[in-house]
Amino acid sequence: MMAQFQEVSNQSSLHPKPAGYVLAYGTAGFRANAKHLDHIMFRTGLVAALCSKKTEATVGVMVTASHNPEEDNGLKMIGPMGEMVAPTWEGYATLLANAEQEDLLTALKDILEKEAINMSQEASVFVGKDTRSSSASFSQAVMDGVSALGGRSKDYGLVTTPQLHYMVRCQNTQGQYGEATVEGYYKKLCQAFIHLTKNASNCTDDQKHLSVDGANGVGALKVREMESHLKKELHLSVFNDGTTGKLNHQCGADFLKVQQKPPTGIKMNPGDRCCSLDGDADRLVYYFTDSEGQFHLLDGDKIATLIIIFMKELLTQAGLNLNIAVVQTAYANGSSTRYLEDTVKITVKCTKTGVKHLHRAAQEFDIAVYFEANGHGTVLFSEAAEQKIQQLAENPSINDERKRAALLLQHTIDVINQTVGDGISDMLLIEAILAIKSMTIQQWDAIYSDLPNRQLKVKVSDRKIIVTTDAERRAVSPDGLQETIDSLVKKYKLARAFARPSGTENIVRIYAEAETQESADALAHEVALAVYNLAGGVGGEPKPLH
Ligand code: 16G
Ligand code: MG
Repeated sequence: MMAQFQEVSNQSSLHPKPAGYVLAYGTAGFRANAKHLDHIMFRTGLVAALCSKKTEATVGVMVTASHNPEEDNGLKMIGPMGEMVAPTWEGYATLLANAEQEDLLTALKDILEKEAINMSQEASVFVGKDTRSSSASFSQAVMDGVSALGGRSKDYGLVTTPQLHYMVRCQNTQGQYGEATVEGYYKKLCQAFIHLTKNASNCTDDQKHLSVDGANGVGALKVREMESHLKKELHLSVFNDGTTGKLNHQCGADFLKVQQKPPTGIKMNPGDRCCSLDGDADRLVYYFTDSEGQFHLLDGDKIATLIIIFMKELLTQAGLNLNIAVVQTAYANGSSTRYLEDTVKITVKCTKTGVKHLHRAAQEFDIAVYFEANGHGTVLFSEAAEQKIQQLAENPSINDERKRAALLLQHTIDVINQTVGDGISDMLLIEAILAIKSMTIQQWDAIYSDLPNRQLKVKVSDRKIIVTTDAERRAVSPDGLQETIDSLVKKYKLARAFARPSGTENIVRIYAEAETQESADALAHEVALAVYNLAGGVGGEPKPLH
């Protein structure tokens, strides 16, 4: 034990913490300008090794700052089932990240005691990285942390975030979920995709074509790598593949969602089906321009709607009675929620922003499609649901329609990455659904019309003054804010608005939607002013998000 602490101490001095620097493990891990992060990488390596010892399983650390600018970096920890790591471990990561150099060993020993960790237990950590220039030395720093505690790391090199989540799940389920290699990932997903599209009648080459904006990130490389496994069942044109453009700059899923316009660097003819990944490929949005040149964005809400309609039809055809739902956040467009509840007649659950909240809520159903409007999401199947589907598919005495539906459900399960939202896997699922349903992107877009909406951000001296409830849709503090928002919302038709403190930046975010864009803009501005006045706004008038 003493020797190990000595090793941590020696290694840690090679990754020194700038005195006084403080950073918390936020909604999606640590994220900041790369110049501040070396010590955090090393120390999270230590935390990951401890988490692995405690859970007696492989865990993961992904070095990425997703859709942030190239100059930033960060990391996300991955738990044994490929899910986001439990909150306790996020807390420990924050604790170690912020311990001053001389206090590191004490902080480490505290965790060991609290968790009663057996130090002779082996530790195994999977490590991956995105394409940022700082990511190579950072993933090395994570591995240094792991080895300082005697743990083993496996370096997957350049992978998407969801790919690393997938590897961890495969490893800990002894191959039941798939093979823990990038090749294994492509094989499983693409085979399922090919099986699914066999059920599509005569797709033309045009219908098989998709333009992909790779955000100049790792997703572009991985889509290219995957292409040969698709056996020409899908023709991909990859733009923003990182050869010339800058990561996430004027491209990628987040840029599109916020700016509501096409990325630079993509060739788009009217009606062409296009999609964008983000910098670590865990988000996906679709879009097209119509013959009048108008841009149409199909966001996470539209993706969730298409998937749940498909799943519901299959379950009906299969004669399976399962408890299904869609999980959304407060940002989901009101039209999508209304359509899902009133027309599709499906349970819709709303949770706080952040993937882990949606994921947890989705686990309460047999099948749940969860998506954030920003394009992060997936489908979860309970073990019982998977078993029922499998039993049905293997049942020799059912009719052809039920058999076909059961097999389609099985292949759908296999094309999905259930560990976390996965832009590439979601893309394959959407492409398969459109092909099977012989549906164009225009028809998909027309399922319901989005209510016009506007997002704004307001700088305040302390965003914690805003406290929310009801999945962030209502403010309980400061006094009078919710009453003010309520009276503002009443002025407009089909209106809704909320203010919530960001989990990733020191700001308050405002969302408003209404019948017209003018009303949504006006309402957002009025709510922003109310927040500015009641919650200690700083730095002049509230500004639009972009
Ligand atoms: C992070 C979250 C994303 C959420 C966003 C909200 C993960 C993997 N990512 O990017 O789900 O929508 O934060 O940011 O959980 P905000 O709190 O600043 O609005
Ligand atoms: Mg991302």
